[in-house]
Amino acid sequence: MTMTTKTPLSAIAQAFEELSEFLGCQMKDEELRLDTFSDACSLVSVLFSCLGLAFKFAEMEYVAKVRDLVEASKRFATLENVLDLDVANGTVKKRGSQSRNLRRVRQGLDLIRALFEEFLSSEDYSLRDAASTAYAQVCAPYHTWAVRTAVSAGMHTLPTREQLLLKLNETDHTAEKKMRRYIEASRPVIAYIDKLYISRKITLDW
Ligand code: 1PW
Repeated sequence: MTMTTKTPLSAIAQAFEELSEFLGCQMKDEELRLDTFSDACSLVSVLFSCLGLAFKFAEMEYVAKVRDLVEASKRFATLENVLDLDVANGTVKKRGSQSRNLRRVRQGLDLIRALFEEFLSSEDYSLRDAASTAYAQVCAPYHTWAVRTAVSAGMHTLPTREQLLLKLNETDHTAEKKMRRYIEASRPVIAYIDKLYISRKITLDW
């Protein structure tokens, strides 16, 4: 078999590199488009679907919120437009609002970034340990006790490193470079999203 088919990880790395490149050459006043952004986030959904049955709810949570953003991109051109409307309506933190969905999806992107960092930090590190550490860093502080408990129970059902790589059609070697590309590229994207809130005096403690 030739290696010409694009794996999910290649697609994710490439999509986020395009986003970060766009943000890097921002002398123009052009803002990040919601459709471009949410399409990139849709690619990340594949990773959540590798988590197994116990994480079905985590997958559904992320996928549903990304789908909401994709849907919203028919009405809103940019991420800034989303925030501005919710600020005007006082609905930034309201359940189901697009600004709240964006905040949740941002957490998902950061979770995957932290997971990749942990995953690459040692080859003897199980996916469960890598995921537990990443979750504790990125998401746990913002989740209720009930969600944290469900997640920690689910951790025991995660696939092994080898099973995950197999599902992603990667080897340790091929995955490493792509994970590093995502880690680097996602940082400025995440920082950009945070700035959208901070510049509107919205704290990030939720
Ligand atoms: C291969 C990838 C491995 C990653 C493993 C890490 C486990 C993922 C755990 C994520 C758990 C999400 C649980 C749901 C949290 C909800 O409280 C929250 N939704 C989200 C997406 O943050 C509810 O948001 P809402 O509807 O109140 O705005």
